[in-house]
Amino acid sequence: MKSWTSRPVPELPGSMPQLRLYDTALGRVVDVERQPEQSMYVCGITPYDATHMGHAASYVAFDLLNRAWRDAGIRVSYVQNVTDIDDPLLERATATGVDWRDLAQSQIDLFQTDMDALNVLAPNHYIGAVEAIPDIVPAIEQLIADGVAYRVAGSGGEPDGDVYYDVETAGKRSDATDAWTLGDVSGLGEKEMLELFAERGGDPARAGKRHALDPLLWRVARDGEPSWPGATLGDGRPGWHIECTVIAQKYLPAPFTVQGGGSDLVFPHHEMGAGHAYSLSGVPLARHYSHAGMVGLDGEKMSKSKGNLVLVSKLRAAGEEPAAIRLAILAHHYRSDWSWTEAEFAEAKHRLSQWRAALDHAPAGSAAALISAMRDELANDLNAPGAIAAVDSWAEEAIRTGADKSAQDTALVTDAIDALLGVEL
Ligand code: 5CA
Ligand code: ZN
Repeated sequence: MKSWTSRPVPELPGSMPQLRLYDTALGRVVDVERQPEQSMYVCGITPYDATHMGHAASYVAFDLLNRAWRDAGIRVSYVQNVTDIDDPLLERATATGVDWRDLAQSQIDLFQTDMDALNVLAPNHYIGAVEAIPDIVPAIEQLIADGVAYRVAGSGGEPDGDVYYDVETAGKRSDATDAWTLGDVSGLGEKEMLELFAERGGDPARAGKRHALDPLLWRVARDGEPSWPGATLGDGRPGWHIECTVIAQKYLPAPFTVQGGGSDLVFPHHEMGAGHAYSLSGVPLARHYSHAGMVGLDGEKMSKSKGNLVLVSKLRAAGEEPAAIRLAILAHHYRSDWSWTEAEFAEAKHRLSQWRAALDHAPAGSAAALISAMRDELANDLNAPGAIAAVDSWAEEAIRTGADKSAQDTALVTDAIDALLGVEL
């Protein structure tokens, strides 16, 4: 699938120090091993509704990582999926009387326009679940052949042949230290897992499964549902976790550096993906798992059912500047849970105008220290609020001195704010 197009990233003198990042699986901040090329997979949208601030914040978070690596002179190989076939998409299409393909396409287009507006660098590969089916089918066949996946007999109106991943058998497969067992990524106990599994697309009560937490790999065709050829699996469509696993394994090295997404993906999605990948390849999927916090509205979880979504496209249509939206997102550390409020958005708009005003008085020789401070903050687990505070101090000082602007420093500061924070002044 075609991605959007990135705007060029300005080059800055010097480079980002050693990057440290919080690793969900390890539960602490780690040094990200330096390599000439880094790789990341960030879970993409399920395109049944427009991009809300929570989605946007998760992509802006990993865009900071992408920019930090680039600033360190590292090439970045970046893959993102789009879950263009899944139950919620089909349900929404049926409810609204729209063809599911048209619904998906319209929301993918809107998402890409939002990402472009927010200056989020595009992935190198943007891959739909549907286009990955020819790669997913043989992977599931392999899991069955290896004894870590099984077919479930039909009952209670369900047809024969849905395929599930056997979490217990898979977890016992190897005694290698980097082998996967259930809980390795999320660190959760079984009770918490069962609750989250039911909430987040799993079917713990499905009759015939070996373990309540076994996730779906292949759903055989049902009347009225789209399906694709599945070779020995029979016609059907893929489960969710195997989709991301197979796409990541096809387009990225094994293991790749960072698996990213919002914190609602820790379990079951990234947990199960880690298992699938290990069962398929014998090496971990990713070196690090990284998760962005959840965004709400005025203290409540942002959700479709509550109808309290803040849509990037709506704000843009109302004439709001994307750079201000991005700055409002970046005012929160990517790992914290936070709420969108009008008051904080107003603050971000004010900040943007202060920064612009300060550029007219950029003191000669002031840029180098600012860039170095911004880099130190960002290298420390992508501390954007710290980097913003550094720019605020610089801006206050510039305005206070009222200096004649140094053209060179104006250009450097403008470039640094764009290259490191993705905010275009
Ligand atoms: N297609 C799957 C991933 S493979 C999916 O979760 N799609 S999504 O459209 O529901 O979410 C896209 C991304 O936005 C995910 O990383 C998800 O964790 C993140 N996200 C969803 N809601 C929020 C929220 N309220 N706050 C922060 N991030 C969110
Ligand atoms: Zn995913």
